[in-house]
Amino acid sequence: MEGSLPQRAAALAMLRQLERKVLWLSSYMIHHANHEVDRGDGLKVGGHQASSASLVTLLTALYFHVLRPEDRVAVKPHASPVFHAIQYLLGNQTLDKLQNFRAFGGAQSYPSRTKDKADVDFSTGSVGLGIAQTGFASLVQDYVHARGWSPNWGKGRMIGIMGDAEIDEGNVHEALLEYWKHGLENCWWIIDYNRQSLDSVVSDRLFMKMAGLFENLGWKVVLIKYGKLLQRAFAEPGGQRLKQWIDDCPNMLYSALVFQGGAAWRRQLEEDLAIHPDTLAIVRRHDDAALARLMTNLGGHDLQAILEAFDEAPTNQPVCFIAYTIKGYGLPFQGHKDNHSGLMTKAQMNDLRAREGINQGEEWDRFAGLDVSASEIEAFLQRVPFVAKGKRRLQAERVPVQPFPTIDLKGQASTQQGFGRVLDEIARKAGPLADRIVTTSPDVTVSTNLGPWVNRRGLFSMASQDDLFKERGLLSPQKWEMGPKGQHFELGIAEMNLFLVLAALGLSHSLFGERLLPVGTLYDPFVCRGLDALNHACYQDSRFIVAGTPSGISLAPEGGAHQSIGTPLIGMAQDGLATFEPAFIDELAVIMEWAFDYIQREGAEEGRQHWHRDEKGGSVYLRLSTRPIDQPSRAVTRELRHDIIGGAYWMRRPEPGTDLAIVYTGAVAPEAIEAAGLLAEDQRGLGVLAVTSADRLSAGWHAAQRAREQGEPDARAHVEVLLGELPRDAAIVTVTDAYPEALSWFGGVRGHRVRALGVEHFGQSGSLSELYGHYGLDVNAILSAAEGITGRPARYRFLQK
Ligand SMILES: Cc1ncc(C[n+]2csc(CCOP(=O)(O)OP(=O)(O)O)c2C)c(N)n1
Ligand SMILES: [Mg+2]
Repeated sequence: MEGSLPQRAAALAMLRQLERKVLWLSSYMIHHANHEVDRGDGLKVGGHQASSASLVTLLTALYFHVLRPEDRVAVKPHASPVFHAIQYLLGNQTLDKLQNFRAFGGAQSYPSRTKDKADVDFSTGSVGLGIAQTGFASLVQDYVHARGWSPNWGKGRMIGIMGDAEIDEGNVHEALLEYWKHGLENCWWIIDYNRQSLDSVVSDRLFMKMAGLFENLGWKVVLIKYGKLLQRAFAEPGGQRLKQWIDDCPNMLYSALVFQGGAAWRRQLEEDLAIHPDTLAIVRRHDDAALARLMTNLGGHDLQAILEAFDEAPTNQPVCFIAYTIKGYGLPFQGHKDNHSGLMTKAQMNDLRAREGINQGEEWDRFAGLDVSASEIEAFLQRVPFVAKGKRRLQAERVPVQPFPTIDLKGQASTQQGFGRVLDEIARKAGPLADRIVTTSPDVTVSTNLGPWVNRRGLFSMASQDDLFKERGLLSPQKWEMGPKGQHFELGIAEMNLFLVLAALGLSHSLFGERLLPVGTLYDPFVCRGLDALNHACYQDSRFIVAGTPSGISLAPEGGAHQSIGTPLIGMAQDGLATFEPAFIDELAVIMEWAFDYIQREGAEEGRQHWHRDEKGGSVYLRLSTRPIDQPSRAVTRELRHDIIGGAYWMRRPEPGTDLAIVYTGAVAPEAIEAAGLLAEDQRGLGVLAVTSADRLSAGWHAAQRAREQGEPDARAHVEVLLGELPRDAAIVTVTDAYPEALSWFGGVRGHRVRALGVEHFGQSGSLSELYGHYGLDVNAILSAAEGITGRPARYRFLQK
């Protein structure tokens, strides 16, 4: 702590008062939600009282003393009540939200950037993700500052506060490796080492493994193990044996004694230390209450020990604080191994009320029961550095997106190639859009066609490194120059990290006041590997474009392990993510141009006009393919552009008397078009609908239905208008290189009969035609489906190979 001795003592005294207040408010908030509010459904809403209490002291120290406005924090999900109580004391949270903790519209169970109005920097909830995002945010901060941006917002510490069981999440380890590769510096992780998880007490001495792990990867490890009471006791004659006893005490026994209290401590220590009179003398100098206080005086509950540790932390490397705590500290179920979901009874709450000097009716009072005057505390709170700059959620100008040049890829080409070409063109043209794009990929940069972009824009690294191959004149299409001005984050294979990096990049405007336009690529099946991190990124409203490529069975000889089948359904179901699967490069270019704008939008709530979050914006997922197909030669009119973004257009308009339409998306376009050509010989006016985004179509359809139900009878979705052109008794054959249900819902829109073709089984290798034949996506399969559903014999069936 800074300042003169009396100043420090005064500050410490004030923090002690606030610590008590935070414990009370967080406990009462949970109690109120469970006992005082009748929600009519008989359910207790919980609140993780024990898990939350672990962190009262640490969060008090951080928010009221240590943090600066530029620091960004991921708070352990179950410390949400403590976090909200602190924000309430700081004036960042309303009473109404506290009173509605865990209720609809109230303070969230786990701190949420999007749902909480308080100052949440990173959402948490799915353990392991919030914490891992802090390191990547620190790298993004380095990136922003390396370009000389963010002049008015200095570098802060990216801080993660995590439960000790979070270390079991594999993504935490993946992140640690990646940080090491990128030279992470500005990051603190504070482990709430309460040695308990949800089900039980965690393994003894886990901290040694943790410490080794962090040290190996370049972190400074700081143990905050003992509080000042214990430190003083250890300095007394016989004190070292007491320390030894605590160090040797199994977690399970320690936890049980914490729960049982003073008399149990005494019995145990008298027995174990019977032959060490000097140590026993220490024990005997304490009454039961004082003995319990002494034996539970772990570092994580001692303000002075915590502040010392924070003060002394190095600034040139990441720091991991292992803070020893007791789950439920200060509450009646402290230490009990089953306390994770424990709730205090009314009687226990009344005891706490009496202990804290809170009168009836003063429960929500910010200062009731404290030993200092309200004006003194208020004055202290006004000076808290964390709130010195007011609002910490920053904003950045939008980067204008000029119309893209036409991509001239003659003959056959794949959407993946087109994607690479579009980015290459942007890089070549240069300008603000190119300067704000940041790309990233988990070891598939080249094989997803980001190579040309990287050649032009370089890899990001705080240290410069030339391309040795290039220097030596060795031929390679890849020119991989690294340096602080590079615009590509090259990652190891872990897809979780890809989405965590995208999440961090995509919040740069809010965290650092500088707009970035992140573009990530990965093999489409591995979207599932990073899925929870993708969801977490969307949940935080982070903004990015991600391309999954190659996708489906169209990657043919690569085999089953690389075939994605369900990803279009993921794309449809994921809130905050607009999913596209174009077939042609001119469509893709339109989508990408639109996407760079869409990811920057921050408009108000959706309304009638905004069924696709078009005002609000979101992230974009492109499901692409390596299958080269013939490219159409056509003008992309305003109308076509509108339809591509809307999700579909009639490639062949149905005529009034037709009994069939083929609806396709993505790489199977040639089969759909060829089958339609053959069928058209017998069936005039058959329609072919090119779907570029089943996701946007279905979202629009749901929204239009809702709008009609809510009194807007003329509301029509794009898909309704399109299918309105097809006679009601006509049939539809849908074709997609994915699970058939990605398109089969078309039948529900206007009641058309549907035969949905797609991929239902895994895993053959083979040529594309073999696989399309095997899985039933080829022309023949479409002809058979048409015959089956219309009952009209298909002339060319089986003539196809
Ligand atoms: C990914 C994920 N899996 C499971 C859970 C359910 N869960 C919530 S808390 C918890 C245990 C947390 O233990 P720890 O991190 O030690 O926190 P403590 O409650 O002890 O502070 C689990 C398994 C979750 N929130 N996220
Ligand atoms: Mg724990």
